[in-house]
Amino acid sequence: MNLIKSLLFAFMSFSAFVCHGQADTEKRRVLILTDIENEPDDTQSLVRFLTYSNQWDIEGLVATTSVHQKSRVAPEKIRQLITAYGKVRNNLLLHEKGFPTEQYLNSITKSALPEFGMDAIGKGKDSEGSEWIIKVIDKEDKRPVWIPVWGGANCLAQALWKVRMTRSPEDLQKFVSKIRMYTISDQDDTGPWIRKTFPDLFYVGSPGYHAAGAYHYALWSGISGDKFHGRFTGANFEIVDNPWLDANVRNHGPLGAEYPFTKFLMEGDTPSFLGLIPNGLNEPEHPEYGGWGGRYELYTPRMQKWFYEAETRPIYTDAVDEVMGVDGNYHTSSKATLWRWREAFQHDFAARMDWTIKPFKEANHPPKALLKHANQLTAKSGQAVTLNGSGSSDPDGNKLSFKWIYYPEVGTYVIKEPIKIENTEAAQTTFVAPKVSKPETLHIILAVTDDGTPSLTRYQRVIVTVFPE
Ligand SMILES: [Ca+2]
Ligand SMILES: [Ca+2]
Repeated sequence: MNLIKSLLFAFMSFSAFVCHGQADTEKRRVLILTDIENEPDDTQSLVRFLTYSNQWDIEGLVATTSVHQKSRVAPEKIRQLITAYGKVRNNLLLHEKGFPTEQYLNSITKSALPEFGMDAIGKGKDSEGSEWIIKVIDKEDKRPVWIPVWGGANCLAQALWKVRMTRSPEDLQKFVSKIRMYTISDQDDTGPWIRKTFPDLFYVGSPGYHAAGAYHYALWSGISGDKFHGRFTGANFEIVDNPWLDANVRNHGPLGAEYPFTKFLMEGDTPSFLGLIPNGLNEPEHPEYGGWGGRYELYTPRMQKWFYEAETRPIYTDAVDEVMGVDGNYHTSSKATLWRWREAFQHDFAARMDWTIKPFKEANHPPKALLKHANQLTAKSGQAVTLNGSGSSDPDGNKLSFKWIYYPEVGTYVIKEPIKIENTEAAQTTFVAPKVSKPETLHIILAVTDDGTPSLTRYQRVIVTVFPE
């Protein structure tokens, strides 16, 4: 390698580190906004969320309004679920450490104003929730704050409004730079205001409610689908349907008992935090990489029919993957970016529900996917690249199976010649770097699955930069 290339590598590694924002070993900070009680699905999402509560530093659970629930907030429902969680916390701790106490979760449960959308923005409209959001973001902590929005966004909008009115442009910019907003459509009219007023705010959003029928196209509905939203012939519907949820969730102790029967579709808001689970696949700072919560690319929304015509700033929104479905056919859609991982994230949830009631030996725990090389590799066109996941292990001593998945939609390489991985189901394998005329990146995912019940999967992502010969 010559000096210029070494410097280029050094620079690239440095930028990758800087862009990433935080190390993978650090917990992510998460603050939820939920219009809980508008329909059963936020309650479902919160049950799942609480079983992962040791994976993050949870900074707030804020009850909000939305287009579906305009003049009411329901913090009492959040507290009810925290009480149920408190009954199973000791059992969860048999399986993993770090589950927060019931007392702590209650202390960060807050309310927004019981008013709809922009009616709750402006002078005199501060609430316990909006003040809490400011406090959390202002904390002396370098890590950004992830804000999954399960209902309307007006509580966050009020926090932003106040900071904009009371601080210098530099301090406002600092405040905005710590926010990672992730909305499940526009569930009130403050989303468009936030996008327009804070053009630099990191914003991931799946289509909004205002466009007739948008739900039928939205990525997030790939979480489960139903007879109204389309069952997506390629996806396995059985594992998101009520009988499966009865057997794997609802009959599982005090927390499972809180999981309501699905009215429309299972957990429409869950995609907003599935991608925050540290599973080796998810890279939240890169929504375009794809993960359990789906894949999102930086688009100018007016190019998409479901956002307001006038909008010009880019946001991360629904991207499209081509995926082999359970029916043996290829499906090309944004929903497929989410349902392609459905079995893995449903099994993972089922295992965690087991953790709420079973001893360690009677439950399954995820394998550890490990690479015997760095996650970022370089190669020249024509060179053989070795991929090695043979250091992977399982805490239960389960047998592991391997799958190397080339993710063609991600990375800069546009396929001219197919990437042929020698043996996609071996722990160690190779592929030949394709011909390129300039440096190109390609993403290969290692999925390691155990043979426990339910089977669980963890990942590693290998990003290969290919240089011309
Ligand atoms: Ca909701
Ligand atoms: Ca296991």
